[in-house]
Amino acid sequence: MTNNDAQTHSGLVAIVGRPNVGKSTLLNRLLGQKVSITSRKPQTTRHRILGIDTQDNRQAIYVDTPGLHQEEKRAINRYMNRAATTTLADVGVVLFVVEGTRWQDDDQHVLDKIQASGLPCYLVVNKVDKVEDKEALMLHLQQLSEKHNFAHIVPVSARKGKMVDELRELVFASLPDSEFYYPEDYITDRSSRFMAAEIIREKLMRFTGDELPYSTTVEIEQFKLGDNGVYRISGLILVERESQKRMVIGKGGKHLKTIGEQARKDMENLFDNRVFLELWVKVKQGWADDERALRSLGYGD
Ligand code: GDP
Ligand code: K
Ligand code: MG
Repeated sequence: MTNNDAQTHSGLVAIVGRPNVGKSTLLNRLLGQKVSITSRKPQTTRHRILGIDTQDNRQAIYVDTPGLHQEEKRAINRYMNRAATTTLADVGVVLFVVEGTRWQDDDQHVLDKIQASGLPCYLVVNKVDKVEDKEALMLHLQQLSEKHNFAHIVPVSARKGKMVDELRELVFASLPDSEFYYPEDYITDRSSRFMAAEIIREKLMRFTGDELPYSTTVEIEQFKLGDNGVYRISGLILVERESQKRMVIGKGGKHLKTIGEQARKDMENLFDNRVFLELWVKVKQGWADDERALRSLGYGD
């Protein structure tokens, strides 16, 4: 930044789309750092997470949201939908993420919500690395641009980092004149405690059977700097049933050990410090159905 270009630009950018299109992967790629957990499973992102991207006099504040989905029977699903829709109230631009050449009913459902908001919308067509027929892709993009009123259409591969820098520049160029909302060195608004819990949850999502995601959560019981300069972190994994507890622990504790090792590595990367991590597993019945239990676990905002 030079002295005659002291005007700063900043604003909120929502990343929305149906589950599993790669919203969190895209956010991490835009930031060049992992702040939002990802997995093959649809309900990975449960909270609204900010990713803060500052370069020179520009600060984009990305809001990663849980995927919008239609089933609202359980309290946790209602919570996640609220987190996704209330986001739209404050933002300046929406990145609407879809996947490859497939346009599904759920995509249309999300687009309807965006259009109702009246916000400028960039269509981000992710996972182009999986599309073999590039001509079909071009045709698909052409049709989308004729049918809808997107400010930009950007085909990307969040996984490979293709066209992500271009997207980042478009976002920077869209930011209104504004003071920075966060200090320049912030990458997220979330605490280290929260990030530690999310990292453990990511490993659980990635390494356990399909039954688990809905009914697992993580509480950080201890997070402190030891005399030896090592972070001492204790995580409590809450499951709904005894059988799930056995599943998480694995034979002779083998499974839990893998989860712990992988989580510790990610924490050391993110916190740039050595970590000593202890994990416990406890059964707490029905927490995902109960609004009050959810609030006590930090799902309140
Ligand atoms: P979200 O639910 O929309 O946040 O999706 P995630 O970011 O959790 O990603 C869902 C799955 O899609 C994960 O297995 C990612 O590795 C995968 N994925 C994300 N982006 C890409 C991409 O550009 N190409 C491919 N092939 N896979 C991707
Ligand atoms: K996911
Ligand atoms: Mg996500």
